[in-house]
Amino acid sequence: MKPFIPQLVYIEPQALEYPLGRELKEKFEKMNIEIRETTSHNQVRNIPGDNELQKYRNSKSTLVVGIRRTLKFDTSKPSAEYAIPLATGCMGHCHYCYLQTTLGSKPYIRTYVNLEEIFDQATKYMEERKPELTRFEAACTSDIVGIDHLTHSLKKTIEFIGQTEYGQLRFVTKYHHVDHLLDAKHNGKTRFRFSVNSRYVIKNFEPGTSSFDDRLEAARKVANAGYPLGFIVAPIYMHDDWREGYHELFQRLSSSLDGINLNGLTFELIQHRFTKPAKKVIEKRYPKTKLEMDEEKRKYKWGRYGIGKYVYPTDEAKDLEHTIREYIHSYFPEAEVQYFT
Ligand code: 0TT
Ligand code: SF4
Repeated sequence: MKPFIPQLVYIEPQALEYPLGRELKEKFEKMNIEIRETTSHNQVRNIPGDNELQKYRNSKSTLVVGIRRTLKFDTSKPSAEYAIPLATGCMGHCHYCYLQTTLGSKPYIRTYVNLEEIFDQATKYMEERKPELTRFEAACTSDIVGIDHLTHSLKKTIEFIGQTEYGQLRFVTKYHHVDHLLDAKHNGKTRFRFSVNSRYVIKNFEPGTSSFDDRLEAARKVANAGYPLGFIVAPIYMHDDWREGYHELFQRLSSSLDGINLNGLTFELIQHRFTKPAKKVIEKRYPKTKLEMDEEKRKYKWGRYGIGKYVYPTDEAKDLEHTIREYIHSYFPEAEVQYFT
């Protein structure tokens, strides 16, 4: 997997009022990438493509350089108190990805250049909560690591949080392009997590992302750079032979991390879920997917915004949770499982 390079870049004129906006413009000009001006991201209309599917695919390699206007941060339970908005969208093609519905008709990638304003807002939230710590999740609406080699806005955020007394940062990724983050002054306040899964899930549902081995090599680098390390196992999915599949995952994880300092290692466990609208979108965009989304086999769980999701029935969910907790306990007895959801 090569580092992401956009095919097409849109720049909002206001973005050029910020140093990062100007820097990115220059950078993409030098890279000979087509740049278009747009008054606001809502005007990003003419994404090339003869049909919806092509437009969708092209959107995923389009980058919009803009400013974040809403500075109210979303909450981000269970992983953090707040979602810190640095970017939205992702170049990956994971079939189950919730961004397909949460980003609606705007699946292109947007990066925000008004970092100072975003950091000021984060400071306000930390002030309100102190002396309690405030955790910020940077990977709610994108795979931020996967685009950061272009923007370095995550790197700046890591260093910003590193200087705070009451802040913590976390994000999760399926990409291995971490080299520029290794010398960031994180001060131990950023938890760097990698998304991992069984061979079956990665092979069938995660096109356009880094391989398991590449993710693990990146995890070793990050741990050696002193970052607190974590893994998110998501989505946990009941494929044929899932017990063996997930057992093998932990075997491979533990042999790959042999000799690495795993003090403070964490795991987060998220079972597969889908909403009715998501199912429709997924069937259109990935018509050959093997992803099972049969409402009859699931339990309906009421959710935020009145739109419920389908999760595994209670007994199956318990089986998943216990089985995986058991594997973690036997391969990583010191690790903390932060939640199963
Ligand atoms: O598969 C998606 C599910 O995973 C969502 O229910 C959120 C959850 N999730 C994702 C999680 O439990 N832990 C994480 O670290 C996430 C990667 C980040 C996250 C996203 C979160 O912790 N809490 C959230 O509320 N989200 C938001 O969920 C972002 C997006 O707007 C929304 C999608 O349901
Ligand atoms: Fe979605 Fe993450 Fe896959 Fe990107 S890498 S498509 S954000 S699940």
